[in-house]
Order: sequence, then C-alpha cells, then structure tokens
Amino acid sequence: MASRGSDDTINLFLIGKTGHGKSSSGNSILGREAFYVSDNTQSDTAHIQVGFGRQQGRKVMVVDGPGTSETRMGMGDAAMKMVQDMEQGICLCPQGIHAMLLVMKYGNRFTAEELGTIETLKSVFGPTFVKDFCIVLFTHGDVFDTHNKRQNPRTTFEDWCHQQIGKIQDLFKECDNRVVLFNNFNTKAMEDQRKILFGLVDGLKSKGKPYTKEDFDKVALGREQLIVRANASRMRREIQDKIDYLVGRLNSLSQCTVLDPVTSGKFEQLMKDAIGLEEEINIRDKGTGVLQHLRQVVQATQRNIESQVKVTQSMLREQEKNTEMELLQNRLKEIAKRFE
Ligand SMILES: Nc1nc2c(ncn2[C@@H]2O[C@H](COP(=O)(O)OP(=O)(O)O)[C@@H](O)[C@H]2O)c(=O)[nH]1
Ligand SMILES: [Mg+2]
Repeated sequence: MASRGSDDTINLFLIGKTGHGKSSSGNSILGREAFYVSDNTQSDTAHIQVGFGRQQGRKVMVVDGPGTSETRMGMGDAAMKMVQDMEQGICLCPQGIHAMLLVMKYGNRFTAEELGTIETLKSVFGPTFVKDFCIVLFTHGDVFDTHNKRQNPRTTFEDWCHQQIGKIQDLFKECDNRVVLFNNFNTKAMEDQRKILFGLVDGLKSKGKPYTKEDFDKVALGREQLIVRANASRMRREIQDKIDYLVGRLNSLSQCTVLDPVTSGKFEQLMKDAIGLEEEINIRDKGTGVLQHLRQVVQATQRNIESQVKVTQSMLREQEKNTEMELLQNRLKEIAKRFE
C-alpha cells in the first residue's frame, strides 16, 4: 500500500509532446539542470528520468515522462512502448504522483491531434485523470509576453485562458482551470512560477491521496484496449488469413461426394478450428469491437460448414437408398430367373 503524500513533498509527472518543453519545465521546477533539453524537436530522451530537488521548503520529485505523439501512439508497437514507459514512470514514484503536468507550447494550435492525445492518456491513466490530477502547463511564456506587448489593453494570462473557446476551453474546465504559464528562460520569474504551480498542486482535491501504481493497475483494461486498437489492422490481416485457410479447406471438402469416416473427421476438425478461431477473436478483441466484422464472417463460415455437412449427409443417404434399391432389384431379377 502506497503511503499518503505528506504536505512537504510534491511528486510531479511530466507528459506532453516531444519538443514542447517537458524537460525544460522539469529543470525550472527543480531549479537545476536535471534533464537533458534537446534543440531537436524530433528526438527525445530515450529513457524516463526522475529528478529531485528542494524548492520553497518542499521536497520535489519530477518524472520526465515519455513524449506523447498521437500519430506515434496510434501505431501498434509504439503504443505498447508508450504504455510501458508510462508504467515505468509511475513505478519510479512509489509514493504516488500528486499531479500530472500536461505540458503544451504556448502559441501552438490545439488541434484534433492534441485532443486525441488527451483521450489516449485517459485510456492509459483512467477516465478521471484530467479531472483529478491534471495541471496544464504552458511553456514559452516569453512568446506570450511578446504577443501580449502588442495588445492594448494588455491581457493577463488568466484573461487569455478565459478568452479561449472550443475544445481547449473544455479541457480547462475539465481540469478545473488548473493552468499555469512557464517561461523557462526567465530565471527571475522562476520563483513565482513555482509558487503558482505548487499552489495548484496543493489545491487538488486528490492531495493527500496521490495517483499510485494501484490506481494505474485498476485501469489495465483501458490500456489493453488501446493496444488492441493500435494493432487492429495487423490483427485483422492475421485473422483474415486464418479465415481464408478455413474457407479453402471447406471448399475442397465440399467436392467430396461421399461422407466416409475420413471425410467426416475432416469436417469435424474444420468445425473445431472455426469455433477455436471465434474464441481467439473474442480474446484478442478485448471488448473493443475492432474484430466484430471478422467474428461475423467466422460465424457465417461455421454455418456454411454445418450446411455442407448436412448436404453431404443427405447425399450419402440418397446413395445408400439407391444402393439398397439396386440390391433389391437384382434379387428380384434373380428370383424371377429361377421361375422362368
Ligand atoms: N522560447 C522558449 N523556448 C523554450 C521554453 N521551454 C522550452 N523551450 C525550448 O523548447 C525546446 C524543447 O525543449 P525540451 O525541454 O527539450 O522539450 P521536451 O522534448 O518536451 O522535453 C528547446 O529548444 C527548449 O530550449 C520556453 O519557455 N521558451
Ligand atoms: Mg525531453
């Protein structure tokens, strides 16, 4: 059982798209260069890192989490890797995480991709993670200041937040307006920025009950489903190949005109395999429905096998009847000959 967070510790988990300023913000929070800052927006620190510091009389721990990119996370193996990285990040903080900092670059448009990322993160951490643990941290506060110098009258960051509409405003509302602006280059502003951030962390209803590995484990199904969806096209191809193989076997068995024990055994095996494939689909689908159509195809194949067995059986009965008739006629002919 994880211990409850005591008031003098603050454990934070940084999440966000590579290049938006996660590591820089981590350094600003800790007041030292704990994390590598990259000029190249394409590359990211390969490992999840953890940094410690003491600020404003608090023990601060920061996990520099994996870069989130919706296009990358939507791809099979990458989705699996991202989930593993997130788990590693959670495990690095056994006392639990007080707040997840969703790092976004001020000035970047909040697009469908960003929205998709938040939905993905809900699958990873649980549906209430934004509401209960999220703080939106905008970097590039210097860019905000430059934009703002041109405004008349000048708007504060709070005004700017209120002026936002659409999906980003929905996000602000969902996280109860826990939004903070960081200028990672302004050392003079650091103390105030931290103060605002720590105030938001202290204001979290979940304070005293941080997000732990136990919470993470409770939403394992969401992550499994995320991985299934990311692998859907590959899985569909694999299942389709298996269906094609079943149908091929059924077609060649349909050519048989007699249902001898060998053929009958082959039909039985085919049916078993078709039932097995349906079970495999049920397991691999994990309730997502991405294999629903293929499940229906397999069920239709099972019905085809069944009706083919019936056709062959009735053909066999017909054959037996004909042979009996032939035998009878031959006997009658023999008897008739005797009386000639
Ligand atoms: N102008 C400006 N640049 C920033 C700020 N924060 C980060 N950067 C720059 O953004 C780039 C990516 O930062 P980094 O912390 O490595 O991002 P990460 O990939 O999310 O960890 C680097 O070139 C940083 O110097 C900021 O507040 N203002
Ligand atoms: Mg980084």
